[in-house]
Amino acid sequence: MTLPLILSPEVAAAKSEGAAIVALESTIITHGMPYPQNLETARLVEDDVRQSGAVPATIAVMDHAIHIGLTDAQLEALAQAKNVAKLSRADLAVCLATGGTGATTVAATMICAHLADIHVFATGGIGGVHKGAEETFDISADLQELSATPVTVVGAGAKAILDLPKTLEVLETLGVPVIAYGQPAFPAFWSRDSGLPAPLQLDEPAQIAAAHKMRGDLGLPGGQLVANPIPHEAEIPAATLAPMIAQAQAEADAQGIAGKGVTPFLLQRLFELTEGATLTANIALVRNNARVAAQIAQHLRA
Ligand code: PSU
Ligand code: MN
Repeated sequence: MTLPLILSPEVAAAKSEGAAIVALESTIITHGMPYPQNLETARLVEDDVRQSGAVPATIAVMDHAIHIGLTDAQLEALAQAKNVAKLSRADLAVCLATGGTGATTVAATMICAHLADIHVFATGGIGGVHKGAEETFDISADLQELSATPVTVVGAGAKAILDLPKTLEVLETLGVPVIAYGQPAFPAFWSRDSGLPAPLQLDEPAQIAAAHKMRGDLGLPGGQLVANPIPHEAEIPAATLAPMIAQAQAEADAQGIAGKGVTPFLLQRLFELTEGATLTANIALVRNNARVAAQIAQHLRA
């Protein structure tokens, strides 16, 4: 049996040279940002990885294959495509088997990166435990994936639209190392400080790579979450966002938004309520994560 993986020419060359590679997700392109900023950001993030000494591998599902690395034409088509499926662990195989087009979330990107033997992945922020989860049971499959699949994920913490204390509790229960990069506080996506201490702190990419290797050596399944705070100059204070998050969440509840629709709805409403400020911040933080991931990937090279 051969895996349904197609490597882009750039990623195939990187593999044969043993170069550092950073996986990138595609749900942020199709469901996380509007066109054309999604395409511009995807290109910028890929260039950030290259300029930081690694090769980017944006991952998506098309025509019965998992694409590890997209050509610029594929990236452009995906950024403009309508009705792209949002793929997590549950949907990946069905999408591949039926020949659909799918964007990979953090969970699905981790699975695909691992299949392609890529160990580091940069995103904006992971999914987590939603506010009101005690009623809705809405807990992102990203958390479970971090406990199962050996990929180090660099994100700006978890989105402030989530219940962050509960998200950290679930990560602890699942045995996922949550490592704040360069500060003691767990960051909250658009803001540097969630007001919660991170369980762990490391200040050097080499240490994060060594911890990743040690986890594997010990036979512990799963990856690591590196929580990299948004750059100072791009931050939106948590107090500014709090009432808008509450409004967006109330609208989602009133409209009965559920399941996969919740995160895209909240991101879109915050973009509107902040007149684009959350999108500007989101672009800055994902680029920052790409640069850190590239450094970690270089230390993980065999
Ligand atoms: N980070 C962003 N924008 C996004 C996402 C992450 O900056 O759109 C996506 C990721 O793909 C993540 C998903 O896995 O949101 C979480 O969705 P859910 O809450 O439905 O699990
Ligand atoms: Mn969910």
